Amino acid sequence: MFRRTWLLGAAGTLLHARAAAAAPWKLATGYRAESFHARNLLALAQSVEAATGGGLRIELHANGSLAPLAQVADAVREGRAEMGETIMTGLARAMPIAGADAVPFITRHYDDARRLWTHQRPLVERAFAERGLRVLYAVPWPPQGLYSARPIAAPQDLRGLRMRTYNATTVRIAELLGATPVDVPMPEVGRAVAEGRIDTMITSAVTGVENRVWDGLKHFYDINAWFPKNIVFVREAAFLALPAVQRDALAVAAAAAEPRGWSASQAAARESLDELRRHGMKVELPAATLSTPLRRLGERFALEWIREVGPQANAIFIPYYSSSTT
Ligand code: PCA
Repeated sequence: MFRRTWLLGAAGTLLHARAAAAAPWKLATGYRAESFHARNLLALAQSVEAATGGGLRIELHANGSLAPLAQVADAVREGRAEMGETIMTGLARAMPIAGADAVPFITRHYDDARRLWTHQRPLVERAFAERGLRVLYAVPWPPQGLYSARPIAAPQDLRGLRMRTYNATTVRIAELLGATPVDVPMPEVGRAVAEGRIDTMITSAVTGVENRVWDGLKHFYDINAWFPKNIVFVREAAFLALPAVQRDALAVAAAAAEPRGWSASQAAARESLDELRRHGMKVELPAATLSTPLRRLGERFALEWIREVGPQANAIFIPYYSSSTT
């Protein structure tokens, strides 16, 4: 009897241990599983799984299937997922500092974007920590360009056009341009273009490629407006509940994921421009009649943003500009 109880007890413990190890973490993203950001997440999940001998498995829930993009951070805070990826500018309402990513014409290339992240990161980490979240890493989308069904020679050509937007910051940019904002989540852009629901949008070349927008939007102006970053984070309580070896494995994998993601973004930026051209799109630099007023508009956006953020804006932009070598 004693023996039987003991055996049952042992089996129960074993089952319990296996169940605990087997429960994977949920990782929510609003983007597609095939995108370069998600491939990077999958590589992180693989290295964590390998380093922990399967002790920590991370399961990707892509395409907004667990929570729509705008709700990913709340889903992680509330425990519907342990880990999430969202676009940082999407958090700008609650966390104004996160909006530094979408101030137009501040960053000219990936090196600038990297410097901006260096100065922005401590503030963003603090803002996340105040919400019970821990930042793992951030990776930018390729530079934002202007797509249009018709040629655009000056900002007034955008007046009254239906401009696809993806969050509050892009809505404000559409308003400043006099366009009508139309909210379309990234995985639905292809359909919106095919159904003729949008005339123009500002996003990366890779997003145009993934959504095969070339039949509807024939022009791409390489205005290099900003480098929005996706941010990957975990719920602090879930992180602290992990055994130390698993916490370390996650930290090591996140530290590797950031530079790997930046390289993937740069590669995607180059390849996607070629791909747009191959599908007959006209890829051009903007005429001065377009780029000069766009810059002025960028300055207006920057002033609004600085007014909203207050002194924290200086904490980013003063070191950002003083560390510029060009
Ligand atoms: N693609 C995403 C965000 C920025 C980008 O380049 C989108 O268009 O929604």
